[in-house]
Amino acid sequence: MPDARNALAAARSGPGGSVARALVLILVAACAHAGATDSAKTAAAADAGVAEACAVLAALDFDATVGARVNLRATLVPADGELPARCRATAKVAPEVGFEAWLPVDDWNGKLLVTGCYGLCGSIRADQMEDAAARGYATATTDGGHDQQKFPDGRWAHDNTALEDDFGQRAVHVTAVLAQALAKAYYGNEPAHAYFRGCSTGGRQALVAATRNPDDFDGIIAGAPFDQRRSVPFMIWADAANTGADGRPLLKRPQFELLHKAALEACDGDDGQVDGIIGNPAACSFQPEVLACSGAADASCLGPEQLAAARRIYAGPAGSSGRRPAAFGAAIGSEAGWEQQLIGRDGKPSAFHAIGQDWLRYHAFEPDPPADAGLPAFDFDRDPPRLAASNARIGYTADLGRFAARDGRLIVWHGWADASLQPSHTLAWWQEALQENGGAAALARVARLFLLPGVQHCGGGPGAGDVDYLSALERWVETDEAPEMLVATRAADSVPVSTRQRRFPVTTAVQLRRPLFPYPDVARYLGSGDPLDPLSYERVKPPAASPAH
Ligand SMILES: [Ca+2]
Repeated sequence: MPDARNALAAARSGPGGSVARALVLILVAACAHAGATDSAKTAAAADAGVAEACAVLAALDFDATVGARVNLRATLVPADGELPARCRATAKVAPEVGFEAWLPVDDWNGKLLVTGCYGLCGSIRADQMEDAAARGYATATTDGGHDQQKFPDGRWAHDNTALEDDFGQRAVHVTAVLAQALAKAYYGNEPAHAYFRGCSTGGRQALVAATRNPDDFDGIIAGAPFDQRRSVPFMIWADAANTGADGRPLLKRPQFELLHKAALEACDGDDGQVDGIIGNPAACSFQPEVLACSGAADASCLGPEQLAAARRIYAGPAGSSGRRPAAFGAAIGSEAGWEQQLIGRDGKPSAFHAIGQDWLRYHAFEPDPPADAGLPAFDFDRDPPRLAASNARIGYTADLGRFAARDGRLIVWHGWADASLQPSHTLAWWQEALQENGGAAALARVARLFLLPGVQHCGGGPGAGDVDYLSALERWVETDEAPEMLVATRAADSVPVSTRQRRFPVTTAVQLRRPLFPYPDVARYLGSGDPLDPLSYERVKPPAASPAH
């Protein structure tokens, strides 16, 4: 592979040998021949060399390296605020994987971060790379293999297994391979370390990389992963549970607020602080029956149908025998987020209904049902195993053996108040991982799970959700310092990572600061001391609790 970055170095310091280097030398020599004896002209020549070393990437052939046709453009982008001057490469990898990478011109930290996408992907989320670019990373991301602007929903995947494969695992894989090759061509060295970070669908991509393409990354951050085997049946189940015989929602905002208030009253103080946050919902024994109407139903209590709906949502899907095949339910304390998932706006179906419909029509089965069908009927006896079968294309396993064998490191995190993708599903996957990877001690050498009290989907909510996972992963991979405690903060400007990746350290006023310990351990306030000081908390190993209740 020609070395464009060395060409730049050669342009600055002397003769070189490669094709790309020769191109740049010709350019700089032309400048010098024109009489460039003063420093301004020398600088201009160097700037021209910088631009040329970037542009030359587009002339290189990456097809064999990636294993598919690569159509690449590269242009120099000047520094902008905290973002460094960078070589911006955009590409389409056949058939239609969208790709973007940023290679900092100066002060590269020698590492690569690839970032994931959200929902059904379909667009380049370059903003997800900005925090890492500001830290000197080379960064890359992908649209997941299709352009969402061409489709109003998930229809691109209808009977299209090639695009499902790209969305499932190949888009991130070719992004990793191409970004590595670009870094090698531009700087002359492959990155010393390659990392992946994603949440939601990006969390799924993270676990897919760890279990199916374990050679792509040295370290991986998986936030609130979408697990289609469990997430989709739960969404369909919860949507149906909250739909009355008249087709209208049984529980609405007043009932969600009642449930949330009662859950807090039951368990908020168990973590040593009455702060609107339940520290360990798995150990909370709240039962919605405390809200049962004693007389006529009114807004202060739940009638029998409403109680049954709440029970079903907390419990999760069950087959006709009552057996719960592949999923658990909503976390106690997540009720504040239920309205957004369970109540449609302006007469439209709920978010859960829409996602379930898209998934079952276009992704879950082969062949897919007719594209224009509504929400296909879902049989909670027969269909969960069928979803498990499609996992081979779109999902992940719990086998971290190959990732562990190449010394990979995985941080998994999930907000306890996530009403969209359930933390109980990540816990169910964690139980599988314990079984498949040799138990707790062996698993802890390759993966750690952190559950964030009061944190909603990918961040936000009353809990402390801003965590510098990337620094923790760097320490684990680069100096073998495993994360025994992470510090989570909430500031006035905290938002989910899907909205904006926080820059660390946090410089805005901190409202909450809490320690996080690897699952199953939890933090408990000591009863005195500054609540913003992580040392005011003790690490507690809770009694084993069943995620189902
Ligand atoms: Ca609390």
